[in-house]
Amino acid sequence: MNGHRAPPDKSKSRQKSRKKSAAGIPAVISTTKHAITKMGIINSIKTLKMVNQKEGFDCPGCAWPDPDDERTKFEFCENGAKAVADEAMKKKVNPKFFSKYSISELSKKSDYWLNKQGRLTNPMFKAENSDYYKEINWNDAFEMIGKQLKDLNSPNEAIFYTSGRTSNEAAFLYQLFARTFGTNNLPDCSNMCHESSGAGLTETIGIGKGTVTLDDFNNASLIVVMGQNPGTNHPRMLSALESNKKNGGKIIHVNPLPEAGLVRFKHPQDYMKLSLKSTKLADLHLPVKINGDIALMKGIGKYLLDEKRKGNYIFDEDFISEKTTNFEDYIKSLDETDWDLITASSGIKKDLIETAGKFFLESDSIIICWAMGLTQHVNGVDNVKETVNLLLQGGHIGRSGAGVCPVRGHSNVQGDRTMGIWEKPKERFLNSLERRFNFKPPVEHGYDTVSSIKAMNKGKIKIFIGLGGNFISATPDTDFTASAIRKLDLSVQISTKLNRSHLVTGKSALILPCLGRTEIDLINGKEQFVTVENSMGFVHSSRGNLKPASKSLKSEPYIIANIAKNAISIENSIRWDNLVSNYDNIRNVIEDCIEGFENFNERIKNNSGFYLPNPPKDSKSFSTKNGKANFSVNEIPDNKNPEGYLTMMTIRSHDQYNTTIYGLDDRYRGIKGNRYVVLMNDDDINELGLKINQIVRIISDHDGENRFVDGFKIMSYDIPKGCVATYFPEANPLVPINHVALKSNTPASKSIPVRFEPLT
Ligand SMILES: Nc1nc2c(c(=O)[nH]1)N[C@H]1C(S)=C(S)[C@@H](COP(=O)(O)OP(=O)(O)OC[C@H]3O[C@@H](n4cnc5c(=O)[nH]c(N)nc54)[C@H](O)[C@@H]3O)O[C@H]1N2
Ligand SMILES: Nc1nc2c(c(=O)[nH]1)N[C@H]1C(S)=C(S)[C@@H](COP(=O)(O)OP(=O)(O)OC[C@H]3O[C@@H](n4cnc5c(=O)[nH]c(N)nc54)[C@H](O)[C@@H]3O)O[C@H]1N2
Ligand SMILES: [Mo]
Repeated sequence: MNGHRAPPDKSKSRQKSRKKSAAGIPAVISTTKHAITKMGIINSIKTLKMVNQKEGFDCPGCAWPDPDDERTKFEFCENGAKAVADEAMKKKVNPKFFSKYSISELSKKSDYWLNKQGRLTNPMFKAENSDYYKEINWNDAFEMIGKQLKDLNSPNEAIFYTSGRTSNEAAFLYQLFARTFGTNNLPDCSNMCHESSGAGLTETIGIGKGTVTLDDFNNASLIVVMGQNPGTNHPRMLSALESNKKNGGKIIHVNPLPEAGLVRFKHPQDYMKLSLKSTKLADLHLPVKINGDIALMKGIGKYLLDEKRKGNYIFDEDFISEKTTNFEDYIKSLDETDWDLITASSGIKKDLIETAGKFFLESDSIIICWAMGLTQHVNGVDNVKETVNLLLQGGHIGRSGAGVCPVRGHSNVQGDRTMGIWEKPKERFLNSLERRFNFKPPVEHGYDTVSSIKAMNKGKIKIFIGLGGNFISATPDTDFTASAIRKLDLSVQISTKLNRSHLVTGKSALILPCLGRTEIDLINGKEQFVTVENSMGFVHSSRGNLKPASKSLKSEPYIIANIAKNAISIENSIRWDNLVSNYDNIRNVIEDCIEGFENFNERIKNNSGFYLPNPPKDSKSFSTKNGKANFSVNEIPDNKNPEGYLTMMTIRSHDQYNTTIYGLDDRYRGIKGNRYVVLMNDDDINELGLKINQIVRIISDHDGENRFVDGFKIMSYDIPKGCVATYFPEANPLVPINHVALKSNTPASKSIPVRFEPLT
């Protein structure tokens, strides 16, 4: 299929029984195996002991926070170690590699194979009509990009994508460059991730971020984990959940799948303890149907309302009357929603919903956490707003042990937004750039990820620059996106590892290899460090300690500054060279432009970091349009399937980091050696006349168009009837470009109606 769809690996697949607990000795073995094979023993020890330490580097694995005070020696998890080993691996993808393999040959390799080849070492250029990348020197690359950017008819013909590993310093420079160049075309991975959280929270509580800290996890009487698989994607969160349990808290897990980490958890990340004891985490698992969450939350709300009328419960009336609006409408909507709809849509029986309601009734401090299971739906924004309703009724915002917790993905995705990576910048932010740098930033909104793809496909975009990430594989509708990218004149990827976005390119293409988190960043003989913001609004430093994978690597800030210097002809007050000669200079201008960064350099060097202001948390104040926290009325979406269709969610395995495939197993789910699988309920397998292990075509019909993928194997799994799961990115060709969340435009990659045709 022209190389933009990942071909499968030739490997024997097996299905074993599901694991009931997460971490434990298998995690230690897996950590050691990945670390030593990729980094060697010495580098493994040297590297892993610096992960998430105050003097070390921020784990590139996820955005889960580190403890504010005491840290253990081993502040990482199995999957963090995999992410670190993957970056610090010894193998190299150098010019010799690129002379050996043509782009067409590389396109036939699987994602797993591509990633395994090692670190990119030199800048490479693919000329128009050539099937090979050839080495290019840095200055020529910068001049080429600069010239082509200058030649555009409008700055809006360029797109500047960001993936969430980028540091605050690089992100700030990148958006500053895009805006001095003249465009707000700054799509990012957040558009596919927590955009629905940002939209829903801004509308209801006036800030697009969570309102809890790690300490709140210790105090909460109830933690609800919805649409999230922390055992795989945020393993260190399990320690926080464990400590909550030790303090007497309760946990509810809302997920179509019984994800291992929430069932039982064996010993925290302190790998030296190797204790064999495991803790049961979730007190209650609600196996909700895909996209049945609004119904479930309304059910809990309705139960609380009934109990209130019986005199068994009280809403937080002072909080509601002083701080919120729309409560009556919310109550009315609960009265108008009948139980039949609630149970049909959620797939959860009334008595189980009441059990969950009882947990709410008995809890005086509640946290609701969520990730992609809530955001990647057509009604993703409403999902988030409904979690806010459930918290506001009991006053669970701005109280110790309570609040909203959208658990972020990439390790600095939240910081990138704070730094202005956004296609819809606020006027206030643009004004501060104007004041500080004396230029008129563009006010017209730019393209987000989905609208970028559409604009590229219409031929409106000539140049794409990706600061990290893997655009072709992460985005929906792979065939459509590939044809969009191929219309570009030039695509530029600033990357650490080889991926499919280096193979699906514009007419000409550049790979600019950069330093990773783990590496020493030396500028003018002086070691630099960068900063990041974690999922809980805490800003701290990150400093690599390894010798860079190649002498030719440059840092992201250096690369951006040099592109900017070559692309911007008008003289303005921005001295790019000076900014990157010492990153303190970048931090000084961040301080001048962004609230909450007062005395940035001083605070980052003298303390372990600092929290950014968070008005709902700090003072129960809400900077929404009306100054109040807003209850909302969210309709229960229709999640029934037409005859012959099931609803598909695309999820992550235990052996991947987004589009980076570390291995072919999904240990906790008992799947070995194959990513081309469909997890299906036994009743559906029978009713559709399919068989376990049968190979099928999966078809997604949308608005009269159909998309399909072949070669997927049916696996029997404990998943609600009507629902199936496949892995991202293999199933991305099935996600229609127009199947997006309302308001946030996030691809609805967790609820795609699909049908099946047997191929064997
Ligand atoms: N090791 C590792 N860590 C990662 C990543 C990785 O790929 N690998 N990715 C990072 C990134 S960028 C992100 S955004 C996060 C992602 O973290 P997660 O959101 O945990 O990742 P997904 O695998 O997409 O899992 C979604 C979960 O939601 C459930 N789900 C799907 N649909 C629904 C629904 O309708 N309702 C409910 N209640 N649940 C549903 C699925 O069963 C699954 O458990 O992880 C980050 N951390
Ligand atoms: N169907 C479906 N699609 C999805 C999702 C889903 O659940 N289902 N999830 C969505 C989500 S939540 C997200 S966040 C996106 C992820 O989208 P992206 O962020 O675009 O993708 P990644 O796979 O994280 O990017 C991996 C690449 O980043 C580069 N890289 C790694 N570290 C660095 C670094 O330090 N610097 C630089 N410059 N480059 C680096 C490497 O070359 C690597 O190959 O995918 C989205 N797509
Ligand atoms: Mo994400």
